[in-house]
Amino acid sequence: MRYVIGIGSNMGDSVSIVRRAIDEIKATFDVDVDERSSLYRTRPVGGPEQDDYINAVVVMHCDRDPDRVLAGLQEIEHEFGRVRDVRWGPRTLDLDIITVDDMISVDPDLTLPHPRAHERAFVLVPWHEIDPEATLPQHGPIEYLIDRLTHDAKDGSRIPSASSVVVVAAGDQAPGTSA
Ligand code: A4P
Ligand code: MG
Repeated sequence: MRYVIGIGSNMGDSVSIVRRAIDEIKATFDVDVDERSSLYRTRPVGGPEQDDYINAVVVMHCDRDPDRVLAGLQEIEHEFGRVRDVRWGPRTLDLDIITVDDMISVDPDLTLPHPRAHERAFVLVPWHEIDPEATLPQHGPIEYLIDRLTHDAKDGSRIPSASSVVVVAAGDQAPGTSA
């Protein structure tokens, strides 16, 4: 199965945390990450006032079932000291499953595709970098979704949601790691 995974952090040394999280994903699932986006600095969406996030998206192929992959991702979050308290609040590491192939699930424990991915530039823009042809099941081509995010539906003027996603490490390669 092909997994698209969203990574976010806005507490601690987020650039380093996101890089190390990618290494942990590879080690935990014993896979090579097929594609990894640059790291993006993004404005927080929702929740209380909080620092900017570092976001990235990776794609991996893995035979494990989605619920086992989710459990593995939650263990990695835990290793990085994630404490769940405030919804949409600051976190050292957040790992979300964006899509698994074309699967659709309404299970609240694992909703597929991720229920908010279609409206989030911090997911769509990094994903588009590594997979410009990608389609989000039930929502359509991500290229179209990004375009829609940058235009106000009423008057066509640009809103800053997608443009506020700024590359902080293009073609990111942490020392000693490979893509
Ligand atoms: N869950 C259901 N579906 C999924 C899925 N596809 N992937 C369940 C991962 N988890 C899924 O998640 C709560 C529950 O969602 C889990 O128990 C899981 O079984 P959580 O990670 O514990 O809590 P959360 O992340 O605080 O809530 P939520 O609703 O997942 O938040 P989001 O939607 O992930 O948003 N702004 C910027 N710029 N960048 C960010 O990365 N992230 C968030 C978090 C808010 N604002 C942000 C960012
Ligand atoms: Mg989450």
